[in-house]
Amino acid sequence: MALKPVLKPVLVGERIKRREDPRLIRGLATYTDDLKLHGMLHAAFVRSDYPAGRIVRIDATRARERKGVVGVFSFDDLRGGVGRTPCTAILPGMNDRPHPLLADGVVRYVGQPVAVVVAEERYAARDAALDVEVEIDPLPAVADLERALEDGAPRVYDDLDSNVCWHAPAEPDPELERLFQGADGVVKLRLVNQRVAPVPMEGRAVLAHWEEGPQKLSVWTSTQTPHGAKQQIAICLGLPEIRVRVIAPEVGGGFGCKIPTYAEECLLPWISRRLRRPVKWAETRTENLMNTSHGRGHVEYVEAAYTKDGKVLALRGKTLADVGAFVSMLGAAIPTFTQLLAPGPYTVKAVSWEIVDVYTNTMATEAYRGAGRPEAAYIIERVMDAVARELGLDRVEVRRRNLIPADAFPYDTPTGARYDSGNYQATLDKAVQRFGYEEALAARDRARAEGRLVGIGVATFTEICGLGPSTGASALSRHGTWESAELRVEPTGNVTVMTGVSPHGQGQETAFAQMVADAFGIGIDDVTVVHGDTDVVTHGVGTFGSRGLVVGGTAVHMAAERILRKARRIAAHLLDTTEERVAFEEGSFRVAGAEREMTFRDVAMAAHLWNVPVPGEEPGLEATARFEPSGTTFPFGVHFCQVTVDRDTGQLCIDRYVSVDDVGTVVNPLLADGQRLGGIVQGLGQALCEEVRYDESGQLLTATLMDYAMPRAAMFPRIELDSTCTPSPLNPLGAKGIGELGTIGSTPCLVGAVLDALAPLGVTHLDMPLKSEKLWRAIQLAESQQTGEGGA
Ligand code: MCN
Repeated sequence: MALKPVLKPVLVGERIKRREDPRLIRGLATYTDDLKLHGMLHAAFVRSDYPAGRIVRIDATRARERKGVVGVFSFDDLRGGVGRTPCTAILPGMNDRPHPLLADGVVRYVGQPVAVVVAEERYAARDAALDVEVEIDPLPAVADLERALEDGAPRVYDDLDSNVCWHAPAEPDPELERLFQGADGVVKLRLVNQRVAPVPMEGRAVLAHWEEGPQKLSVWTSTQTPHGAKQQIAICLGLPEIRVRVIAPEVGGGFGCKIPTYAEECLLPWISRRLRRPVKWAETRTENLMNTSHGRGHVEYVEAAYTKDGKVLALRGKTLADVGAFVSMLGAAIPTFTQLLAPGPYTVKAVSWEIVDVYTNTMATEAYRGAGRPEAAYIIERVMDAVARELGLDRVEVRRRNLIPADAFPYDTPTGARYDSGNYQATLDKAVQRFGYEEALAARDRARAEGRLVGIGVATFTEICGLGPSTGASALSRHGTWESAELRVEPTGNVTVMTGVSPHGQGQETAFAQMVADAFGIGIDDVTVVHGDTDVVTHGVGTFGSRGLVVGGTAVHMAAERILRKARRIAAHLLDTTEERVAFEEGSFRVAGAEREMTFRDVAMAAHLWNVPVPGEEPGLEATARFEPSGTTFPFGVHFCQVTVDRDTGQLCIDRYVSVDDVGTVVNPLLADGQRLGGIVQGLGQALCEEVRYDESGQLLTATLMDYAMPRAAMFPRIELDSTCTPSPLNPLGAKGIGELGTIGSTPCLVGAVLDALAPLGVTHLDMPLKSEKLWRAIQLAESQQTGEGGA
């Protein structure tokens, strides 16, 4: 008799409220900056005001004289004692320039840490930091990506003969050339995917405590990857990894920017060891905007060859990616995802892509929700819209003609991806119907006839998540891509789940509890989920790339299956029967054809008491598992929106937004919806208003939230969500990731809608962000050209 499947849909699939929320809403959660240790000191950083320059002098005399100041350190104090700022994506042939923890005589961006002041009180440290005199001899700087590639541009590293950090030329492809030559038309676009700031609600914060007695370093840090941080801090400080414990307490969002291990996370442990006292630092919002990694920062050139019936045959593209003044943990590798996903959900036959990672005098860029895939979706969706426009075809129809058919999965793309499963047409059909596409077009045309600027946008997209296997991913990032889980059953049948993922808003404390409660037929309150402490969860990889459920959840599932198998063997012995005759149903092990049964709790107690030993078994009930994915999953979706642009002011209003997504099996639709909404508005934020701006000289203009425009709830209509379900064959849950999905489709969807609104004026191109002023200028210019008058 077969063991019943672990996942019985009792709790899985239910909209269970997040168990995390009560403590968050009631202010009972503990973030790194809430922690206080006896004898704790506070650190404050002295940062470069200059985008480029040589440090002539650092004078900390006045700072040291201040009351409560315990120490001031600069690179000279660190020299020889620490390694570089951690970076794992050192790509073959990359012009890698190690980035020091504190500036080593040269500064390369505004906000770079130059010195650190340590004092008894936080404000004493901050005041004293202002007293450190740093004399810098300024050098010419370059902040613009394309300008950095021009001959004669200032060089970020003067020992390099250009600002090229890494160059991956396009492979010659005779098939691609043939397709271009035989095409009926070619569209060419230059697209800017502007630099944005992740802006998590909680900034970065670190508390380091070196204990001289046990020779143990404990680091509490707001990170997405505690195990990676443990390893990187150990390497940087030359400590045995077993002497380091990293704890991610409550983490208030990350969006990718808390994947890297930063200079501060290595420096504070160094200070704590040196001073033999705990030391804490929490960044200000300005530090966050200045010196926590940014996202995107691409300029793309793309040419697409198409036939007269709207089939896109081939793509020739080039990504110029701004890595900033140094390569962050994974920063240099992000554009490889843009290349991989360039064909999107379409049957493009050939793709050639060139990548140039470029150094500029700006903060480093890193993964930011979607990391390379929103860029890819933006490119191919703009291509689809442009082809439709050139041919006078409907934009949905052009997409439909290009979508990969449902019977073609698994589907190998010309860029080397293998899409696991999909039914793009079904999702498109559902979205068309849910949005009421035909009616919306008719309403738009009526509005146009009245002189109003109304537009419809559509995006059909796919993305990659749940990365694996490790062989492929390690080449890019030196990270394994497996994930771990350990399940411990208590004598009373309560279960502790220790997961290697490190959720920071996603809700796995709820989702994993649902899965485990279902697996053992116990209540959700009988399960607790622990994460983020490397001494408790001994091995793990972390939360990024929407892998938490697909990879981490599968590890939980595997460990649960192992426990169930052992529990059945124990039950069979105690029920005096054979394993094959025992079925597990509704939380009980039942003997076929007999009245005898034991609950999961009975077995748990027996496994611990062990007063009836089971031959061949050890006492106790626990299991560990590591899931190594054999491939990546590719969720997908279709977004529609309708916008109205005010002709007189350029004010943009999103009238409707509909999203139909497919992430295979969903464990908790409430969590999934939250993730989709968050992703959608984050993508819309980029399309509407967000932009990190440096001026020509490299000064940061968006260092406060007065200058950096975050989207607000009032900017959005009620977003309508729907879904289809095409399970993934790559994991036993049938699940695909959802954490980033919204950001992939929403940006091109909104830009497409705005361009559609302005189409009657002849506007065919705008770059993000679509602020009112930009729209107003475009309208003024277009109208003046139509009437032959001068523009704004
Ligand atoms: N889920 C589900 N069924 C699925 C897929 C997911 O029920 N088929 C649930 C999961 O159980 C989990 C949530 O949805 O509760 C997201 O899971 P998953 O897609 O696995 O994503 P991760 O947990 O790996 O989260 C990472 C992803 C990324 S890469 C970014 S960036 C991001 C995001 O999640 N940053 C976030 N969502 C965020 N949400 C918050 N609140 N804060 C961030 O910083």
